[in-house]
Amino acid sequence: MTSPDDKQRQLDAYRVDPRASEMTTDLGIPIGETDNSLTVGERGPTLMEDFHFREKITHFDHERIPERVVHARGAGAYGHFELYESLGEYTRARFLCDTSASTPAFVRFSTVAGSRGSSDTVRDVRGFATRFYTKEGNFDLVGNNMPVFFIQDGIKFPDFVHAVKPEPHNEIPQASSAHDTLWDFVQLQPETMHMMMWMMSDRALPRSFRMMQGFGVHTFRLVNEAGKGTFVKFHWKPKLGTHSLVWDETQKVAGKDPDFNRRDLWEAIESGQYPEYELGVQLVPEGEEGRFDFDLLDPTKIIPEEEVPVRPVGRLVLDRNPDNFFAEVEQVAFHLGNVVPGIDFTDDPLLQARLFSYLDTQLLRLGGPNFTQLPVNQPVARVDNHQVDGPHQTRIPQSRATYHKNSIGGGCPALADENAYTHFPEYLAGHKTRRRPESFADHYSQATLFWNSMADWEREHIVAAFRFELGKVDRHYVREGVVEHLNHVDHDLAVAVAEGVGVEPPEKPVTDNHGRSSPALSQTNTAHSPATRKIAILVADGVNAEDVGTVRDGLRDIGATPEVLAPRDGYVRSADGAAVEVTRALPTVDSVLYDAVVVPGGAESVRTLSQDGGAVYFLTEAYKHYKAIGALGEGRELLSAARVPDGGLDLGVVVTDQPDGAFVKEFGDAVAAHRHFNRETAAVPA
Ligand code: HDD
Repeated sequence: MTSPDDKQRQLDAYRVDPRASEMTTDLGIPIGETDNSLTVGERGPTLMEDFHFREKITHFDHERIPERVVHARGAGAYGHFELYESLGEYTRARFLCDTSASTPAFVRFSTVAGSRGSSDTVRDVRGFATRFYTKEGNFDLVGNNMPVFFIQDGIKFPDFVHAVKPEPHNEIPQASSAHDTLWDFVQLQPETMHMMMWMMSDRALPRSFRMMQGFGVHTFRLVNEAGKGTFVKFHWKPKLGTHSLVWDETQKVAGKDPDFNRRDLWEAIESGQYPEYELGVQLVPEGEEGRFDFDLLDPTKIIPEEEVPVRPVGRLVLDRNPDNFFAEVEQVAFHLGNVVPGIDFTDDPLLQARLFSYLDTQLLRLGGPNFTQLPVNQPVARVDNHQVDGPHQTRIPQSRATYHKNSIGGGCPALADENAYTHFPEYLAGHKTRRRPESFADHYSQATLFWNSMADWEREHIVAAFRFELGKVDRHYVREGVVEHLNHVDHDLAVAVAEGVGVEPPEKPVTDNHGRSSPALSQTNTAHSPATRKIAILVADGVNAEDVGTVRDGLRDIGATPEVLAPRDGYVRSADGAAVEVTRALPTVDSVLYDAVVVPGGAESVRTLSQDGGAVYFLTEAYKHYKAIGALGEGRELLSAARVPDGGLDLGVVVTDQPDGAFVKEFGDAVAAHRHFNRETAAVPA
């Protein structure tokens, strides 16, 4: 099969088809026995001359490379970027000007703090790193799912990362910010406050990589053909909306399926439910940067969308899983410094530090300067320069002159002329200094803006998250320090958190809440759809087959993914004797792995399920986690067994005695709503 784009065609040359091949050594010598070492007699010692044994073990001994110092755990996929309208007025980057081009892309999503083998659903920032393989070279947009960062200057990055990673003496806790060193860092570094509001919000618990936003975070610069600069912030918006898990659920998923987000991405792409994101830009003309009450160079600040709208400019579709995790996802080496002509940096001190760090870390991780030759890292643009040699050189340069200027090699490669990358000629003059600018000094206003923009349920989750995290902090004075900062953000928030963690609540606000909000920050105001949602249909022998058919087919029609779950795998017999195929056995799954649940009718089936603690708990827990619940006919009896109210559209519980399209429509709407936070769940035993 020929691959659809330049990048895939390039990768085809490296793909190894395992079919119809014979085993060989690394150097092609045929191997006819690999289960027994070469020994002296059947029970004697192994011989040194067993080159196959030595090669096999040596290669195995060297299989690991250092994991990423941050963002070690991730998942990746290939896709395409298509532009809606030319941005030629602002940038000369060709892939942002040519609407007829489809630019190949690779994306790696990640968590930040955990090791390579940690769970997907921990409370953390998610990395959202996108590589565009453009005709002018690779452009890497190495962003996160939150638009701000913990620190303002990259020189503090090692301090921050040491604080959030497991503590140095016992390497506990894994992939969690709920411990003393992180919160000690926070209370001593108030520039973290805005980001900590995001971290304690549901944004840190994405339902799926397909349902989270992405942000370039820094202010970058676009530069047009005439050399004019425009400040830009990059945004990704997921087509399916921005949706999150709930905290209790994330902790359970971490045990039931630690690969939850990775698996979700993989399965969605395998089944043709291609994840899609819209690229948006916020543009600020050079010269107008002074109009904000914050500094555009400060990465702890957003430009509220209500002040500068996000202009949609294109879409990214992820449509191909990698063939090999290590070769592609582990070896992909992003670098903020990979920019193409027309895209440039700003003096944001966090951005500037990153420009050093990424190349440096790849040299260690991938063992030398030739990592750009690895298939996933190679640009589709032609590469030619005088960088030579180094470990694992895979190119065979034929030139006899590896210096510039040369006459022996015909002067090649010649310097590029009008398409060459040129740096924006920003005029700079100043005294050398190690001082934070005064314009970076406000650490609270936008934390307050975020808090003010939250719906009630979002605020409740934020308070609960602060209580959980600080509740795990042993040093009382650290808890007090954080509450003190929260009192600068919002007095009610500080009091609510203090009351949960045994800290004396502050008596009065430090400053009055400014009252401003940005509705775009609330997850209430996002896209909603039942598409791709995983829905459990609980059945046992004696189920009403017509109910199952109506629900399963109806849900498929609205783009959802129904699965039939029964106490055992294989088939169940319906009330009228038909075989109903089971997707999975109940003991192998859990309600936390589904978005919603339906119980079809059938007296015998419901009786069996009511006697099955696992099935009852499935429903109770789904209710506790605010998920849509549906029941048909006798299925309603299982609701009572699980102490779920028998109906209530406003609560996301849809019941009927009439299995028809109307039920599927109402249930589909309840699924699309994602969660029903108006339920009273405190007393639900799950
Ligand atoms: Fe970083 C990896 C995103 C600040 C140093 N970073 C890394 C990845 C993402 C980000 C998504 C994973 C890339 C992949 O999937 O391979 N980092 C960010 C964002 C930041 C940020 C959005 C702030 C706006 N990072 C940051 C700073 C430094 C680094 C300030 C150092 C001064 N980041 C690194 C690194 C990593 C990395 C050490 C580890 C592995 C890698 O680069 O390839 O260089």
